[in-house]
Amino acid sequence: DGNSGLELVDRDEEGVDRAFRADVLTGLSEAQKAIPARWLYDDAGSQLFEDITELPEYYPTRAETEILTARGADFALSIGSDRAVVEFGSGSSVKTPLLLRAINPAAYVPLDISGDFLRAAAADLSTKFPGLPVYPVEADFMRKVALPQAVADMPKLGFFPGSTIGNMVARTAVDLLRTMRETLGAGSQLLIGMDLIKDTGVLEAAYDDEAGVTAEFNLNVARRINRELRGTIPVDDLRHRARWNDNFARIEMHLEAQRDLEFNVAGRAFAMAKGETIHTENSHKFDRRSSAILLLAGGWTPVQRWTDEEGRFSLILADA
Ligand code: AVJ
Repeated sequence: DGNSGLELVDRDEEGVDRAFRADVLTGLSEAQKAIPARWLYDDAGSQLFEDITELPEYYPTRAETEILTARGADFALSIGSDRAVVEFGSGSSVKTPLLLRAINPAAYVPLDISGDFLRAAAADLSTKFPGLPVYPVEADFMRKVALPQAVADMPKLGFFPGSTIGNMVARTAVDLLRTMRETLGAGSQLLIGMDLIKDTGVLEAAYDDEAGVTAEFNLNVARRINRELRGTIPVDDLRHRARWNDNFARIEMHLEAQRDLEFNVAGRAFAMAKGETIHTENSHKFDRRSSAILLLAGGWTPVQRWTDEEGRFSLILADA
Protein backbone atom coordinates (compact mmCIF):
# COMPACT_ATOMS: atom_id res chain seq x y z
CA ASP A 1 0.00 0.00 0.00
CA GLY A 2 3.09 2.17 0.00
CA ASN A 3 2.42 4.06 3.22
CA SER A 4 4.19 1.75 5.64
CA GLY A 5 7.83 2.62 6.13
CA LEU A 6 9.16 -0.90 5.95
CA GLU A 7 7.99 -3.07 3.04
CA LEU A 8 8.48 -6.78 3.64
CA VAL A 9 6.97 -7.77 0.28
CA ASP A 10 9.34 -8.19 -2.69
CA ARG A 11 7.67 -6.70 -5.80
CA ASP A 12 8.83 -6.56 -9.42
CA GLU A 13 8.82 -3.45 -11.67
CA GLU A 14 5.07 -3.88 -12.25
CA GLY A 15 4.31 -4.16 -8.56
CA VAL A 16 3.64 -7.90 -8.67
CA ASP A 17 4.43 -9.80 -5.47
CA ARG A 18 7.19 -12.15 -6.68
CA ALA A 19 6.56 -14.83 -4.05
CA PHE A 20 2.83 -14.88 -4.87
CA ARG A 21 3.52 -15.35 -8.60
CA ALA A 22 6.13 -18.04 -7.99
CA ASP A 23 3.87 -19.97 -5.58
CA VAL A 24 0.86 -19.79 -7.93
CA LEU A 25 2.77 -20.77 -11.10
CA THR A 26 4.48 -23.66 -9.32
CA GLY A 27 1.30 -24.76 -7.57
CA LEU A 28 -0.84 -24.74 -10.71
CA SER A 29 1.80 -26.87 -12.49
CA GLU A 30 1.64 -29.73 -10.01
CA ALA A 31 -0.36 -32.94 -10.56
CA GLN A 32 -2.60 -31.97 -7.61
CA LYS A 33 -2.89 -28.24 -8.14
CA ALA A 34 -2.30 -26.34 -4.90
CA ILE A 35 -1.88 -22.77 -3.68
CA PRO A 36 -0.34 -22.14 -0.24
CA ALA A 37 -3.01 -21.01 2.23
CA ARG A 38 -1.19 -17.80 3.19
CA TRP A 39 -2.36 -16.23 -0.10
CA LEU A 40 -5.99 -16.47 1.05
CA TYR A 41 -5.33 -13.59 3.44
CA ASP A 42 -5.23 -10.37 1.44
CA ASP A 43 -7.40 -7.51 2.74
CA ALA A 44 -10.60 -9.04 1.34
CA GLY A 45 -9.65 -12.52 2.58
CA SER A 46 -8.76 -11.27 6.06
CA GLN A 47 -12.13 -9.49 6.27
CA LEU A 48 -13.93 -12.65 5.10
CA PHE A 49 -12.08 -14.67 7.75
CA GLU A 50 -13.27 -12.18 10.39
CA ASP A 51 -16.83 -12.81 9.10
CA ILE A 52 -16.23 -16.57 9.30
CA THR A 53 -15.41 -16.33 13.01
CA GLU A 54 -18.98 -15.12 13.65
CA LEU A 55 -20.75 -17.89 11.70
CA PRO A 56 -22.92 -20.29 13.72
CA GLU A 57 -21.07 -23.29 12.22
CA TYR A 58 -17.57 -21.95 12.88
CA TYR A 59 -17.00 -22.92 16.53
CA PRO A 60 -13.16 -22.55 17.00
CA THR A 61 -13.10 -18.83 17.80
CA ARG A 62 -15.97 -19.05 20.29
CA ALA A 63 -14.55 -22.19 21.91
CA GLU A 64 -11.08 -20.68 22.35
CA THR A 65 -12.55 -17.43 23.67
CA GLU A 66 -14.56 -19.45 26.17
CA ILE A 67 -11.35 -21.08 27.48
CA LEU A 68 -9.54 -17.73 27.71
CA THR A 69 -12.47 -16.26 29.62
CA ALA A 70 -13.10 -19.19 31.96
CA ARG A 71 -9.50 -20.17 32.77
CA GLY A 72 -7.95 -16.80 33.58
CA ALA A 73 -7.14 -17.78 37.17
CA ASP A 74 -5.37 -20.96 35.98
CA PHE A 75 -3.27 -18.98 33.51
CA ALA A 76 -2.26 -16.49 36.21
CA LEU A 77 -1.08 -19.35 38.46
CA SER A 78 0.84 -21.23 35.74
CA ILE A 79 2.36 -18.27 33.94
CA GLY A 80 2.95 -15.57 36.54
CA SER A 81 3.02 -11.82 35.92
CA ASP A 82 6.74 -11.24 35.33
CA ARG A 83 6.73 -12.34 31.68
CA ALA A 84 6.71 -10.47 28.40
CA VAL A 85 3.91 -11.82 26.20
CA VAL A 86 5.08 -12.27 22.60
CA GLU A 87 2.10 -12.79 20.27
CA PHE A 88 2.82 -14.47 16.92
CA GLY A 89 0.50 -12.77 14.41
CA SER A 90 -1.35 -10.06 16.28
CA GLY A 91 -4.43 -9.96 14.07
CA SER A 92 -6.68 -11.46 16.73
CA SER A 93 -7.78 -8.37 18.60
CA VAL A 94 -10.45 -10.06 20.73
CA LYS A 95 -8.41 -12.82 22.39
CA THR A 96 -5.33 -10.84 23.41
CA PRO A 97 -7.06 -8.61 26.00
CA LEU A 98 -8.54 -11.70 27.65
CA LEU A 99 -5.06 -13.16 28.19
CA LEU A 100 -3.47 -9.86 29.23
CA ARG A 101 -6.26 -9.19 31.73
CA ALA A 102 -5.80 -12.67 33.20
CA ILE A 103 -2.02 -12.67 33.66
CA ASN A 104 -1.18 -8.93 33.88
CA PRO A 105 2.21 -9.33 32.15
CA ALA A 106 5.33 -7.10 32.33
CA ALA A 107 5.21 -6.22 28.62
CA TYR A 108 3.43 -7.09 25.37
CA VAL A 109 5.25 -7.66 22.05
CA PRO A 110 2.92 -8.18 19.06
CA LEU A 111 4.66 -9.63 15.98
CA ASP A 112 3.04 -9.29 12.59
CA ILE A 113 4.14 -9.18 8.97
CA SER A 114 1.56 -6.47 8.24
CA GLY A 115 2.63 -3.10 9.66
CA ASP A 116 -0.91 -1.77 9.34
CA PHE A 117 -2.45 -4.59 11.39
CA LEU A 118 0.36 -4.24 13.88
CA ARG A 119 -0.03 -0.51 14.49
CA ALA A 120 -3.81 -0.82 14.81
CA ALA A 121 -3.50 -3.69 17.30
CA ALA A 122 -0.80 -1.93 19.33
CA ALA A 123 -2.78 1.31 19.51
CA ASP A 124 -5.92 -0.55 20.59
CA LEU A 125 -4.03 -2.44 23.31
CA SER A 126 -2.33 0.68 24.67
CA THR A 127 -5.76 2.26 25.12
CA LYS A 128 -7.16 -0.79 26.91
CA PHE A 129 -4.05 -1.28 29.10
CA PRO A 130 -2.57 2.18 29.80
CA GLY A 131 0.17 0.91 32.14
CA LEU A 132 1.36 -1.93 29.87
CA PRO A 133 4.56 -1.37 27.85
CA VAL A 134 3.79 -2.40 24.22
CA TYR A 135 6.64 -3.01 21.75
CA PRO A 136 5.27 -3.89 18.28
CA VAL A 137 7.66 -5.65 15.88
CA GLU A 138 7.02 -5.85 12.13
CA ALA A 139 8.45 -9.24 11.25
CA ASP A 140 7.91 -12.59 9.57
CA PHE A 141 7.69 -14.92 12.55
CA MET A 142 8.45 -17.96 10.41
CA ARG A 143 12.07 -16.79 10.87
CA LYS A 144 13.92 -16.03 14.09
CA VAL A 145 12.94 -12.54 15.31
CA ALA A 146 15.24 -10.22 17.27
CA LEU A 147 13.05 -9.01 20.15
CA PRO A 148 13.32 -5.42 21.47
CA GLN A 149 16.11 -4.70 23.99
CA ALA A 150 13.49 -3.61 26.53
CA VAL A 151 12.29 -7.21 26.98
CA ALA A 152 15.72 -8.87 26.64
CA ASP A 153 15.96 -9.73 30.34
CA MET A 154 12.34 -10.73 30.87
CA PRO A 155 11.17 -14.35 30.65
CA LYS A 156 8.82 -14.76 27.69
CA LEU A 157 5.41 -16.27 27.07
CA GLY A 158 4.76 -16.98 23.39
CA PHE A 159 1.05 -16.73 22.48
CA PHE A 160 -0.12 -18.43 19.28
CA PRO A 161 -3.93 -18.72 19.36
CA GLY A 162 -6.45 -19.64 16.67
CA SER A 163 -5.06 -23.08 15.78
CA THR A 164 -3.03 -21.34 13.08
CA ILE A 165 -0.42 -24.09 13.61
CA GLY A 166 -3.07 -26.40 12.07
CA ASN A 167 -2.63 -24.67 8.70
CA MET A 168 0.84 -26.18 8.42
CA VAL A 169 1.90 -29.67 7.48
CA ALA A 170 3.88 -31.35 10.26
CA ARG A 171 7.36 -30.54 9.05
CA THR A 172 6.53 -26.85 8.61
CA ALA A 173 4.81 -26.77 12.00
CA VAL A 174 7.87 -28.35 13.65
CA ASP A 175 10.18 -25.83 11.95
CA LEU A 176 7.99 -22.97 13.21
CA LEU A 177 7.86 -24.30 16.78
CA ARG A 178 11.67 -24.59 16.79
CA THR A 179 12.01 -21.06 15.39
CA MET A 180 9.64 -19.76 18.09
CA ARG A 181 11.83 -21.40 20.71
CA GLU A 182 14.88 -19.63 19.26
CA THR A 183 13.02 -16.30 19.20
CA LEU A 184 11.80 -16.66 22.79
CA GLY A 185 14.87 -18.26 24.39
CA ALA A 186 15.55 -20.70 27.20
CA GLY A 187 13.11 -20.63 30.09
CA SER A 188 10.25 -19.42 27.93
CA GLN A 189 6.69 -20.75 27.81
CA LEU A 190 4.27 -21.12 24.91
CA LEU A 191 0.45 -20.91 25.05
CA ILE A 192 -0.85 -22.39 21.80
CA GLY A 193 -4.37 -23.03 20.48
CA MET A 194 -5.02 -26.37 18.76
CA ASP A 195 -8.39 -27.40 17.36
CA LEU A 196 -9.57 -30.92 18.19
CA ILE A 197 -10.68 -33.90 16.09
CA LYS A 198 -14.46 -34.30 16.29
CA ASP A 199 -17.53 -35.47 14.38
CA THR A 200 -16.89 -35.18 10.63
CA GLY A 201 -20.23 -33.48 10.00
CA VAL A 202 -19.45 -30.76 12.55
CA LEU A 203 -15.98 -30.22 11.05
CA GLU A 204 -17.17 -30.09 7.45
CA ALA A 205 -20.01 -27.69 8.31
CA ALA A 206 -17.51 -25.36 10.03
CA TYR A 207 -15.69 -25.07 6.69
CA ASP A 208 -18.74 -25.10 4.40
CA ASP A 209 -21.32 -22.84 6.04
CA GLU A 210 -24.94 -22.31 4.95
CA ALA A 211 -24.41 -18.61 4.23
CA GLY A 212 -21.54 -19.34 1.85
CA VAL A 213 -19.00 -17.07 3.56
CA THR A 214 -16.27 -19.75 3.58
CA ALA A 215 -16.98 -20.39 -0.11
CA GLU A 216 -16.41 -16.67 -0.79
CA PHE A 217 -13.23 -16.79 1.31
CA ASN A 218 -11.92 -19.71 -0.76
CA LEU A 219 -12.97 -18.27 -4.15
CA ASN A 220 -11.31 -14.98 -3.19
CA VAL A 221 -7.88 -16.48 -3.85
CA ALA A 222 -8.88 -17.13 -7.48
CA ARG A 223 -10.15 -13.55 -7.76
CA ARG A 224 -6.86 -12.34 -6.29
CA ILE A 225 -4.90 -14.32 -8.89
CA ASN A 226 -6.99 -12.77 -11.67
CA ARG A 227 -6.47 -9.27 -10.28
CA GLU A 228 -2.79 -9.39 -9.32
CA LEU A 229 -1.35 -11.90 -11.80
CA ARG A 230 -3.31 -11.08 -14.99
CA GLY A 231 -5.34 -14.25 -14.54
CA THR A 232 -8.36 -15.37 -16.55
CA ILE A 233 -9.67 -18.05 -14.16
CA PRO A 234 -13.46 -18.37 -14.67
CA VAL A 235 -14.29 -18.04 -10.98
CA ASP A 236 -18.01 -18.78 -11.53
CA ASP A 237 -17.04 -22.23 -12.84
CA LEU A 238 -15.21 -23.16 -9.64
CA ARG A 239 -16.97 -24.59 -6.62
CA HIS A 240 -15.89 -24.47 -2.97
CA ARG A 241 -15.30 -27.88 -1.38
CA ALA A 242 -14.43 -28.68 2.22
CA ARG A 243 -13.70 -32.30 3.09
CA TRP A 244 -12.27 -34.23 6.01
CA ASN A 245 -9.11 -36.19 5.12
CA ASP A 246 -9.06 -38.85 7.81
CA ASN A 247 -5.58 -40.19 6.95
CA PHE A 248 -4.02 -36.80 7.66
CA ALA A 249 -6.56 -35.67 10.30
CA ARG A 250 -7.31 -32.46 8.47
CA ILE A 251 -10.01 -30.46 6.75
CA GLU A 252 -8.98 -29.65 3.20
CA MET A 253 -10.39 -26.79 1.19
CA HIS A 254 -10.40 -27.14 -2.58
CA LEU A 255 -11.71 -25.25 -5.59
CA GLU A 256 -13.33 -27.78 -7.95
CA ALA A 257 -13.75 -27.22 -11.71
CA GLN A 258 -17.42 -27.57 -12.68
CA ARG A 259 -16.48 -28.16 -16.35
CA ASP A 260 -13.27 -28.52 -18.38
CA LEU A 261 -11.42 -25.22 -18.01
CA GLU A 262 -8.59 -23.41 -19.76
CA PHE A 263 -7.15 -20.18 -18.42
CA ASN A 264 -3.99 -18.05 -18.21
CA VAL A 265 -2.03 -16.76 -15.25
CA ALA A 266 0.90 -14.35 -15.67
CA GLY A 267 1.14 -15.26 -19.35
CA ARG A 268 1.11 -19.03 -18.85
CA ALA A 269 -1.65 -21.42 -19.92
CA PHE A 270 -3.31 -23.90 -17.56
CA ALA A 271 -6.10 -26.43 -17.88
CA MET A 272 -8.37 -28.25 -15.45
CA ALA A 273 -10.55 -31.24 -16.25
CA LYS A 274 -14.11 -31.22 -14.91
CA GLY A 275 -13.95 -32.40 -11.28
CA GLU A 276 -10.25 -31.57 -10.88
CA THR A 277 -9.40 -29.34 -7.90
CA ILE A 278 -6.98 -26.71 -6.65
CA HIS A 279 -6.07 -27.47 -3.04
CA THR A 280 -6.13 -24.16 -1.15
CA GLU A 281 -5.94 -24.89 2.59
CA ASN A 282 -5.32 -27.53 5.23
CA SER A 283 -6.70 -27.22 8.74
CA HIS A 284 -5.21 -30.01 10.84
CA LYS A 285 -7.08 -31.22 13.90
CA PHE A 286 -5.46 -32.82 16.94
CA ASP A 287 -6.07 -35.02 19.94
CA ARG A 288 -4.16 -35.10 23.22
CA ARG A 289 -1.43 -37.37 21.87
CA SER A 290 -0.95 -35.85 18.43
CA SER A 291 -0.72 -32.33 19.88
CA ALA A 292 1.86 -33.49 22.43
CA ILE A 293 3.95 -35.24 19.77
CA LEU A 294 3.94 -32.16 17.54
CA LEU A 295 4.98 -29.87 20.41
CA LEU A 296 7.71 -32.26 21.59
CA ALA A 297 9.09 -32.58 18.05
CA GLY A 298 9.20 -28.77 17.98
CA GLY A 299 11.21 -28.57 21.20
CA TRP A 300 8.34 -27.80 23.62
CA THR A 301 7.17 -29.89 26.58
CA PRO A 302 3.40 -29.65 27.20
CA VAL A 303 2.68 -28.98 30.88
CA GLN A 304 -1.01 -28.06 30.97
CA ARG A 305 -3.99 -28.36 28.68
CA TRP A 306 -7.42 -26.74 28.80
CA THR A 307 -10.49 -27.35 26.65
CA ASP A 308 -13.86 -25.63 26.38
CA GLU A 309 -16.87 -27.19 28.11
CA GLU A 310 -17.86 -29.15 24.99
CA GLY A 311 -14.31 -30.39 24.35
CA ARG A 312 -14.04 -28.87 20.90
CA PHE A 313 -10.81 -26.86 21.19
CA SER A 314 -7.63 -26.95 23.29
CA LEU A 315 -5.21 -24.38 24.67
CA ILE A 316 -1.88 -25.94 25.63
CA LEU A 317 0.83 -24.48 27.84
CA ALA A 318 4.33 -25.79 27.07
CA ASP A 319 7.84 -25.19 28.43
CA ALA A 320 10.90 -24.55 26.29
C1 AVJ B 1 -7.27 -19.11 10.67
C2 AVJ B 1 -6.28 -21.10 9.95
C3 AVJ B 1 -7.33 -21.05 12.03
O1 AVJ B 1 -8.23 -23.27 9.74
O2 AVJ B 1 -9.93 -22.75 10.97
C4 AVJ B 1 -11.40 -20.83 8.52
C5 AVJ B 1 -8.83 -20.59 8.63
N1 AVJ B 1 -10.31 -21.41 6.78
N2 AVJ B 1 -12.27 -21.26 7.59
C6 AVJ B 1 -8.99 -22.43 10.26
C7 AVJ B 1 -10.15 -20.93 8.01
C8 AVJ B 1 -11.60 -21.59 6.53
C9 AVJ B 1 -8.71 -20.94 10.06
N3 AVJ B 1 -7.40 -20.56 10.65
